Amino acid sequence: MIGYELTEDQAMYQKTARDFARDVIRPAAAHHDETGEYPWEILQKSWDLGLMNTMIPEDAGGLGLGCLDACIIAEETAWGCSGIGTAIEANGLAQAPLIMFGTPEQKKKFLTPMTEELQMAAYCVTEPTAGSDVQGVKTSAVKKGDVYVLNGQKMWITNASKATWYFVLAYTDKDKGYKGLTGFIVPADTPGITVGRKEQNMGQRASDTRGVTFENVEVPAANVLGGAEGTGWFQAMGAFDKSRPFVASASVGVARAAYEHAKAYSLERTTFGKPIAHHQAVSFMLADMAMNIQAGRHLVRESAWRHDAGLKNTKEAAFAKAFAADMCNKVCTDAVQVFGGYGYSKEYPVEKLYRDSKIFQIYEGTSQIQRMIISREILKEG
Ligand code: CO8
Ligand code: FAD
Repeated sequence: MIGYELTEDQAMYQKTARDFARDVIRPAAAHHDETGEYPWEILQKSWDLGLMNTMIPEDAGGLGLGCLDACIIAEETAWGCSGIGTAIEANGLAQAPLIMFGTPEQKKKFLTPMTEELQMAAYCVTEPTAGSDVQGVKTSAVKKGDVYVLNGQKMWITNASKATWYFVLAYTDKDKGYKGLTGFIVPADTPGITVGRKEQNMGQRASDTRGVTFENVEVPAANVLGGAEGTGWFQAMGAFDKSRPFVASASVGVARAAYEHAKAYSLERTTFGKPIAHHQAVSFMLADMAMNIQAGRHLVRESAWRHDAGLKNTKEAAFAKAFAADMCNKVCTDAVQVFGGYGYSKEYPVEKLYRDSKIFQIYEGTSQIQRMIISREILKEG
């Protein structure tokens, strides 16, 4: 990005993703929402177009795009359907610790194959009793010779049953607190791994969410991410600095979709002799939507730009994630309001967007946790 303009390349990614979202994702969105069927065909087309795995570095065979580039694409795919968008973006989250902290051999072994064929990966941190409180995870890894033996249970894992490998956070030394956490890359077909049933979620139903259980799972020591025990916490947290901007950008995409539907409907629907868009109470809702979507997009782009520039962006990523998630929920609620009774019906598109929006305030760190991160960061600033 130069100033506020997208570069030529970014404008091209945006157009490719926008056309794909309009022509391929959107027409299939209702079907995947109703059935919960995993969108393999769409993922394959997205992979063929180069819209997936965009941040895999060039030396591992990838496009080596930046976080801002990924955000531009994520807004478009989520505009098409955020359930399908989440299935796509979850690869970016799982890859983030590897891209940022993996050894060259690990990148070649696990990232390069994802540039050669469609493969999914998953980020396994959350557990049944520890979501916001990541230090509360119980999964353990005990070294025995050349392998680590993993035991524990992960919960709410996106792409769990579709993944070829998992990033798994486990304690190698519980007494050391977060400095005793280690990141592992675990092939999904390793004996001892059991994937649970698909969760029947309220929204983003195309995405695959499941528990994953590790029972005496033997992982080679070579799969310790970055090659060093005790660095898992920084890998898991560092990944969020990369992923929260593009998850926030997906919220902007959903909000934009809801706003566009609401605006179009408000110009068609008449009450009291004029289109409802010309009642100030409705037009001000639209004005707030447009203003807050733009504000969210700017927060996204600044946080991603900082990440790409090698600047610390923990606070800015939390700004973007909290603001865009809350904004998306408000925009989708208001879009239902603009549609009146029709907004409450599955026959009209805003009902799905309303359901899809809720998860943005929960996954990738809840809106409360983002505020906790922001407050800590600003108080550190003195
Ligand atoms: N980078 C570097 N260091 C960090 C970072 C960071 N980002 N964050 C914290 N640290 C450091 C702190 O500075 C601190 O250092 P020190 O001890 O020197 O002061 C140390 O780590 C410990 O940090 P805290 O004291 O802040 O630790 P707490 O345990 O109190 O709290 C958090 C930490 C921030 C609350 C953490 O637990 C957290 O982020 N929780 C939210 C969990 C979360 O976001 N989960 C998301 C799971 S993934 C997901 O939902 C995927 C969604 C589906 C995919 C969608 C498409 C991509
Ligand atoms: P809890 O941590 O139990 O929180 C419950 C409530 O308490 C929340 O409102 C929270 O904000 C609030 N709260 C907690 N602590 C505080 C505090 N200190 N101050 C104020 N309020 C607080 N995880 C993964 O690792 N990988 C994935 O791929 C993944 N995908 C997901 C997909 C879906 C569809 C869902 C639903 C979840 C996914 N998650 C994933 C897990 C997700 O990140 C967690 O659900 C989320 O971080 C919240 O954790 P929790 O559900 O345990 O809630």
